[in-house]
Amino acid sequence: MENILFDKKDHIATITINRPKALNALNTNTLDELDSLLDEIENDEDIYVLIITGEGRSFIAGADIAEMVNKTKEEAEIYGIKGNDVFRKIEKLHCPVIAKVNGFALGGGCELACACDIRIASEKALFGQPEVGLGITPGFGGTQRLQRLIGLGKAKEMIYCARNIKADEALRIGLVNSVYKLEELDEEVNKLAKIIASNAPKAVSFSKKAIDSGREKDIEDAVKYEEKYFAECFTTSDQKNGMKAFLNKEKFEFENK
Ligand code: CO8
Repeated sequence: MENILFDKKDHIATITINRPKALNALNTNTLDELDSLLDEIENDEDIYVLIITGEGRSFIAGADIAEMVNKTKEEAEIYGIKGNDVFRKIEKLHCPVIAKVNGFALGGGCELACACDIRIASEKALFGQPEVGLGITPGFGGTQRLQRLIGLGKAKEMIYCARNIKADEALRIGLVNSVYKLEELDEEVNKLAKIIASNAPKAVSFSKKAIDSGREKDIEDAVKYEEKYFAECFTTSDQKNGMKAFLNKEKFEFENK
């Protein structure tokens, strides 16, 4: 791949967007590479956690403005659909996805982070939806996911003002889960990924599905998803062996079975 680095170790995979000269702006080629890599990851049951980050001083500085500037309405629509499709793949991936936000998370970068399950930022991270300052709306899910994460009023303020916010404010409004010094970011994200990966992978995956399927539903319907996925856990040997090990006071490593 030209614009993406990929690494997999101990059930933890890492995607690094690698266009540091353009601050990792997402052009068509990068989106295409991300798209096919996500298909591979979805089919790889050996991956329990995915981390997405950026090379250099930026996470992702948005969609590629140079590529967008002369687009027609029809081309813009195709580009928006492409981005949304890729980000939905991130959101629906079988395993949790952690955005390791090392630096700029602007426009499409903030939107990609919002499509992840968990966002961990460095003190250097900067978040924002600068689109209206460029004459466009957010186009990779920003008008929809941001309000779900931080609430309607704050999301509207961020989008209408095109105001960037620093990591401490992002933490205060619930846009990120935690903030660390840049030099501690890798270690802290690895620690978190290892904790998630040490739990029963199928139970983690079913939890993700239950949470995301029920999120937009009425509570009566929402709990039905939990009932379905909870019951599904009892078809796994990790449930049987994990519970037996607890009762026998034995150590047990989950096998993703
Ligand atoms: N696209 C293309 N190139 C970019 C982008 C970008 N989003 N961001 C930075 N770059 C390039 C710069 O042009 C520059 O290139 P060069 O060295 O060739 O001049 C290089 O990266 C370094 O950038 P700067 O010199 O500007 O670095 P600074 O440290 O001075 O500033 C900033 C860093 C603040 C991040 C600044 O680069 C910036 O404001 N970038 C643009 C951020 C932005 O507005 N992002 C939103 C883009 S729009 C978007 O994401 C919409 C998504 C949905 C689209 C749907 C379409 C249908």
